[in-house]
Amino acid sequence: MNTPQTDNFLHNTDIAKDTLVLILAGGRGSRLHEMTDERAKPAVYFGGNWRIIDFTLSNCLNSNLLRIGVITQYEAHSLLRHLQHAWSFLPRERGQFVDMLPARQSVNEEMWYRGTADAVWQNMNIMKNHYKPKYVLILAGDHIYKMDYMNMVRSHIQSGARCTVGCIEVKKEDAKEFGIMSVNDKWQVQAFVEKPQDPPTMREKPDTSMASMGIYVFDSNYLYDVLEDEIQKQTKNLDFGKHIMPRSMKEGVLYAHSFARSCTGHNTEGTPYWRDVGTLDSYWNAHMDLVTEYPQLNLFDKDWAIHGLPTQSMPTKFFCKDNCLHGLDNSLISGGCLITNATITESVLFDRITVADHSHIHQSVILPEVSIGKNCQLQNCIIERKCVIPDNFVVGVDKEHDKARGFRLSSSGKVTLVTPTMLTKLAKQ
Ligand code: ADQ
Ligand code: ADP
Repeated sequence: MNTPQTDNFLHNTDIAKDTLVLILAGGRGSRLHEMTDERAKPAVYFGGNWRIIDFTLSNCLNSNLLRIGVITQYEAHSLLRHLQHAWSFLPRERGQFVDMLPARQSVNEEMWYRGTADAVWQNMNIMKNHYKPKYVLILAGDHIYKMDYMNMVRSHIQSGARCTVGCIEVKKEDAKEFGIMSVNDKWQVQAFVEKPQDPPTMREKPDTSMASMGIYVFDSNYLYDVLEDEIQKQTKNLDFGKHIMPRSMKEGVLYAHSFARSCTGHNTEGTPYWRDVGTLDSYWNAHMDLVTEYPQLNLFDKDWAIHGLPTQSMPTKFFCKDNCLHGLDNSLISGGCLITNATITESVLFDRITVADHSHIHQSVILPEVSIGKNCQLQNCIIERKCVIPDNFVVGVDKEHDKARGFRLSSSGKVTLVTPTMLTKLAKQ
């Protein structure tokens, strides 16, 4: 155990200098199907203006933790381009940066990152010799939430832990997807089990489990020692959830930090907003949340702004011909769109979308540079980037028909995904 430190020793600027943030951004995100065929999940578009990773990076920016390495692997091209365009503005001369840490090319492909902890281990020499941090904050690049990480690092230092894991309450029925833990009254972790079949629940709340958010603060020396040791033992994968958390828990040096103490956006019931948008249903649902009157996630919060690619597109134009037939209701419309006589309700439109006469879009998410023809009807859909929807096209209304035409249905069967490849195949039939 470390000696807990009192507040007198903890200035935010010192914590910022002493902390290296590593964002794990290499996961496949396979439950998003074709949306992650050519881009890693953190690079998937979200909210009309952003990529998923912009939420984690903006949390870093707003928390003043700006020594950041992004660990990439799977289909990193789109992600790297985005990081270059949107996140290369930090002043390196002031010790702030977003560095890219791709899977090392020096080893063969089988030796590329094998698990989350292995990905960090492969960057250990760079950390030791170049960044030399006192604390390492490890984050995932694929969740939507607002959180003050400075609070979490501060609570790590104050508790005297060697590792601190971010935690959130989840319903028991969802808990199989997560690392689940129990804590004592000092928030010291007493038990940790990764993705259990029968998840243990909280003593005072039998329908709720305490889940790991997959984010961790480590004392750097402890992290190096544990990784060096564990890498000898594990022959295949080395994961934080499967291997490192249970070990630190047994050593008595693992503490939990509750998200409720550091989240900066509350939903209407006052519970913290944290979403894994890793399936087509959850991705679509999170967008539908955004077009309600009082969204749980406030994108207009000036005190916790979400930074993304500064767009240089034209303004959006709505154009009515004849008797104005179009209507616009509860929707988010990004820049550079050209919308003529169309009806758009409860939908999110990214940038540079054209919608022609008498088309109707309802409860849909339309990614950038989509072109929608005349008299189309789109409902409960996700339309991938650069789709060209021909005139008179109807999709999302009859799900069986969608499936028969080669579109992808979400597992609930409620949402239809349309990609340019699917449209091309259909046109050839
Ligand atoms: P999972 O959600 O299963 O569990 P995992 O697939 O291990 O998380 O990925 C975590 C993060 O690392 C993601 O951002 C992913 O993109 C990235 N990643 C995965 N493999 C990578 C690799 N080889 N290289 C680089 N980045 C990689 C974890 C924890 C659980 C916790 C949940 C919370 O193990 O305990 O409950 O996160 O979502
Ligand atoms: P972006 O083009 O902004 O990266 P996407 O995430 O839609 O947006 O890109 C998906 C994939 O398409 C990229 O990872 C890349 O492989 C390919 N791609 C897109 N634009 C280009 C380009 N200008 N040059 C080469 N490949 C591209």
